[in-house]
Amino acid sequence: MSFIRIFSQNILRVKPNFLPAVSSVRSVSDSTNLKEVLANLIPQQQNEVKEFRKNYGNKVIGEIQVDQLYGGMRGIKGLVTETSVLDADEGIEFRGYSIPQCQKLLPKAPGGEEPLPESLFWLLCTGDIPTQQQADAISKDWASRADVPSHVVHMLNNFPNTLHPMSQFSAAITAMNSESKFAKAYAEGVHKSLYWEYTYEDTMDLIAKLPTIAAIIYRNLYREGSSVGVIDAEKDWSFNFTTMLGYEDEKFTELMRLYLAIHSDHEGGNVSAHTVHLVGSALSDPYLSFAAGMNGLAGPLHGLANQEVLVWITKLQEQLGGEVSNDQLKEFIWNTLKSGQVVPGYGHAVLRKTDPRYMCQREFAFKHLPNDPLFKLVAQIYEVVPDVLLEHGKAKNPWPNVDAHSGVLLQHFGMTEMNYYTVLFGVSRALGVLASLIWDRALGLPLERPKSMSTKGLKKLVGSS
Ligand code: AMX
Repeated sequence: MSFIRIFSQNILRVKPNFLPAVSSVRSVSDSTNLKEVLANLIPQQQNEVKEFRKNYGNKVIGEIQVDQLYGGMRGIKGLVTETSVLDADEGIEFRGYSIPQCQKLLPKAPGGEEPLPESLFWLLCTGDIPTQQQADAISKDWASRADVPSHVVHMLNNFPNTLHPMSQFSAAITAMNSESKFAKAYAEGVHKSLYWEYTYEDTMDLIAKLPTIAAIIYRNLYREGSSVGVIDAEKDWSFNFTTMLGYEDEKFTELMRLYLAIHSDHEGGNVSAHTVHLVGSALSDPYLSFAAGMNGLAGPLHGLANQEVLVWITKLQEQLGGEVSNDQLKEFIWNTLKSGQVVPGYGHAVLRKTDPRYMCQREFAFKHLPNDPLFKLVAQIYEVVPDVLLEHGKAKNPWPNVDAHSGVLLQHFGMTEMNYYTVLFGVSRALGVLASLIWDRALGLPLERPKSMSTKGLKKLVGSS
């Protein structure tokens, strides 16, 4: 069987819902072994980068203003990330494919409508839409690697239930580096050309184990420490995850497939992705690198915002009751702003339109829970917040991001424990940042070490007295 590869550069400006024009095709491997496929792709990409750097390595691509050093480096092009690109207006593109395109093209579970996160992982790693067999092979591989070492289970079982789920998640991932094949191979003096292979093995092990860890945390905190049960080797990653969490509704599993796919990657500069890349650049193993990224995701301006949104909406409901008018909403939003807080789930460092990850969750809600009162409230908030933020005049982007919508969907299916929501984000984020880490090692990207400056040094540099 042969397959076609659609070159990503042909579709960069394609609007969502339209299939890319195929003007350039080449046959790609039909192997269901992702490592083997990567082993073929990596030398090609290494050569492409080598050639590109030889010809354009000293080309100037931008200039930096003083404000950008104080302004969180917004807009500075300083990283290479192959897996996804974020356009301020179009939103995220995974290897050139928009979310609607991924929903349409990526393989699904039997009877399912949402893409398998396994298939998105294949796409992120290779740039190619996988076949159903390739996606299924990943499901099987991850199911076979899902066991968590006993010392980690023991550690999780002994955490106090006052410890935030994200702290538990990050600690468990760090403790799992006892299993790192990369760390072991490095200690034994492996040649650097093989780093990517051990990073790949750790990546597959780690992604496979994350749902088990996350489910143990959930059950310990909210289900009286009941057992997560066993993995079904014939089922996909999301099915096993929702089953371990204790959910049986097939629609919840479909939601989880969508959720785990869309939260996976948001190019390289966001806090979690950048942290994984940075820590990984010290050749810390994938467990340590990913745990570091999770500590960043646990911040309220990043991944914790999905928890913050629900906390904020709950306060709103407590204060205003069930049915609220737009005027009441407006006043509540202004009170949030006047008390020096942000409106969680709104704004973005890069996006300047409504996040397509918000839109696809909204579509899921219209399809599966159109009459849910909380969904109606979230939709009403969407009508009111942007105008208030515009009037407030500070936020560069008044539109909702991914976190403004995820909580309401989880609530609908009975997952009401909002402190837990960022863990789900973390499970998903592994797909993108670890696919990138494999490529970091494959391309031999070096220790990251940008130049910092003191205000005194900067003043001198610009000629200020
Ligand atoms: N509510 C109130 N004020 C906001 C705001 C919001 N939702 N978004 C931005 N602002 C304010 C900023 O705090 C900043 O104020 P300051 O000048 O007093 O410091 C000003 O507007 C300019 O900020 P910006 O350039 O528009 O945004 P940014 O790139 O600095 O920050 C983000 C981006 C996401 C941190 C910010 O929009 C925010 O705090 N949003 C709410 C939290 C949130 O939803 N985070 C999740 C983001 C997605 C994710 O990573 N999961």
